[in-house]
Parts: sequence; C-alpha cells; structure tokens
Amino acid sequence: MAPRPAPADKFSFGLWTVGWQARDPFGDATRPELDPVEAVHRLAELGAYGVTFHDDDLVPFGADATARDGHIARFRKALDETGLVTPMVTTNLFTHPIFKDGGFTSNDRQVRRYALRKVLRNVDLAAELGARTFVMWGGREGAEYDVAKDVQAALDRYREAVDLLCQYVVDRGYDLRFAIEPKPNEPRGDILLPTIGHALAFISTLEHPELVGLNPEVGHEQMAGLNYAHGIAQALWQGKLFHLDLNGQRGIKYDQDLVFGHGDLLNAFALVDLLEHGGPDGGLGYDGPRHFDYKPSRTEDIAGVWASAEANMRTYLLLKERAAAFRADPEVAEALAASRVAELATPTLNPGEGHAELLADRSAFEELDVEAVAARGYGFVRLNQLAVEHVLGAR
Ligand SMILES: [Mn+2]
Repeated sequence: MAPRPAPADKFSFGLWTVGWQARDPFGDATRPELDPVEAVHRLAELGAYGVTFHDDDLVPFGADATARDGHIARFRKALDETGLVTPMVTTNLFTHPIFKDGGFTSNDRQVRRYALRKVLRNVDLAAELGARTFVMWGGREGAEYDVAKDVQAALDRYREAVDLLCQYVVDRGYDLRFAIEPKPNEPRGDILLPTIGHALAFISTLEHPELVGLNPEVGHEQMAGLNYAHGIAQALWQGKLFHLDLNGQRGIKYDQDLVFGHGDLLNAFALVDLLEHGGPDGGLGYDGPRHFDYKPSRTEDIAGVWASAEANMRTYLLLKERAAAFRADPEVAEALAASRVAELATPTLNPGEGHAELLADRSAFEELDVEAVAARGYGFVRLNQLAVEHVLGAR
C-alpha cells in the first residue's frame, strides 16, 4: 500500500506527457487527442498539484490572437476549478519545420529572431500564470554534421538569446528564473549543452547567471551513460537545481521516457533519498516541484495513460518511504559509520591550517602507517546491500 498522492507532495506533469498520442518515427498515433482541460481535471483527481506546458500544447501553432485568448481562458478556468498551479512553462522550438536547424542557434538569422519573439510572448504568459520557472530544452539546437555548425558561434548566439531573455525578465520585473534542460542527442545527432556539466559551464558565462539554472531529466543524463543522482547532487551543490524532470530510462539508447523508477530503480532510490534527505541536517535537499516528464507507452490506451500517471507518483512515494526506512534503520546507521560516509564532511585541513602546517605534520606522511591504512576495508558492499534490501521491502 502506497500513500495516496496529495498536493503537498508537489507532483506536477507536463500536458505533453499524458497528452502524448504516441506517434513515433515508425508509427501513427495510437490514442486520440486529449483536451488540456480534461488533463487538468484528471491530474487533480489523481493528486497532482501542478501542470506545465509548452506554448503549442495549449495553443495550436499559428492560432490567431482571438483563438489564443480562448484556449488560455479555458485552461485558466480549469486551473481555478481544480486548484492546480502552473509552476513551470516552456516554449516549443522544435516541432515546426522552421526550427529544423534550431531556434536560438539556427544558421538562419531570421529563424533566430522569430524564435526569440516566440519565447518572449510565452514568457509573458508564464508570468501571467504565476510560473516561477521557465524551462529551455534546446532539442533542435545542434547538428548532424560537424562541418555544418560553427559550435563556438552557436554558443555565442545561445548566450545572446539567454542574456536577452534574462534582461526581459529583469526589465518587466517578473519573478521568473530560467532552467536549461541538457540532452546529449535526439532529435539532433548531437545537441548543444549535452549534459548537466556542459550547461553549468555555459551558465557561468552569462550576464545574469543568478537567473539561470538547470532542469535535468533522468533519461537525458542516463542516455549519456551518466549518473543522474550524482548530476543532481552537483546541481544542488552549485545552487542550480531550479527544477527537474523525473522519468525512467534503460541504458544508453533512444530517449525512452518511461515511468519514474521503471529504468534504473536503485539510482531512482538514491535520487529520492537525496531530494528528501540530502539537505542540511538530513532535511529536504530540494523543495521544488516533483515534475514528471514521461511518455505513457505507445501500447497503452487512455485508461493506461492515467494508470501510468499514477504509477509515477506511487513509485516516488514508495521510494520516499523506503528511503526514510533506510535512514531510520540502526544497522544502516552503523554501516554508514563503518563506511566513514559522514567523515567526508570533515575538512581535510585543520582550522587555520595551510600547506606549511600540513608539510610540518609528520603524522600525515612520514609517520603514517600507509600499509595499515591501505588495508582498511570500506564496507560499501554491505551498505549497498542494506539499501537494496530496503528497496525490496525486506527490511
Ligand atoms: Mn526524455
């Protein structure tokens, strides 16, 4: 029995997740269109607290101003009726053919100017709806052919775009921050800012780095063979975890967008443990939305869509329970101590110590029994087995 999801759990879903009609490169849609208003009501019934969207999820591309206002009004009414909030908004710069070589970094300057205008309009809508985070997934910002893209010029244009958007938010007085979502490839052969690390380095070059952080997705890091929980820990460490996308991925292959926990379950456990207990004194490591960016598999009918939405939240809550049990287990505490996990928080140097004092400390080097220290085991396997047994519900 998992606890029932409630708004206090801060679960949110993209309209494009439950609304995905399951069209893939090899096959047609297997499900009918889903009205965003119905999605809002169903997600609220399931216990979600928030819903997010790309501009085109809500307002079909190219709709005129009157039609746009109508779509937004219906959506706002659904939010008012259900109490759902819109914590995050993002812009689609990837579906329409005009973006086939990217938005901010297209070789075609007219495309870049059009992309910026599309984002600026959506930033206004995000602020109007009270969103605090504006995600930028540059899925088409990249290339298939190394000779076809001047990567340094592309990064200049990427920075120019983000600097302009930050200045807009500052000048308008919006309480909104940007979050870059890295991805290594798909749909482009290679995408710019492919990992958490690349994006962090890029952010440090911006005019307003304080307004820009990350929206890392489980599958995107795992597609590159990287450890998502480690990436999230570094994002937290750098104060850059503005938002996150939870889902499941099985190894280095196409972007699967499975239900959270349906890929690397142990890494999902470590992630939930980090988010729930990785803060100061074992408190919350992250208090933003627990946002799911998954795709209900193409095999599922509409009932399966809602079952999969619920599965994301149930898995999160079950892992949260398992992580709390792991942290409360005295044998785990003893194993953590035996593994010296907490000792890593002790600075390597004594207070006030510099290289002169360290060089003078004979116990650190000349008199150290190197062989005895080298012989000590860390007990990591026993500790990890305790984690596995908690995940399996055996303890
Ligand atoms: Mn994905």
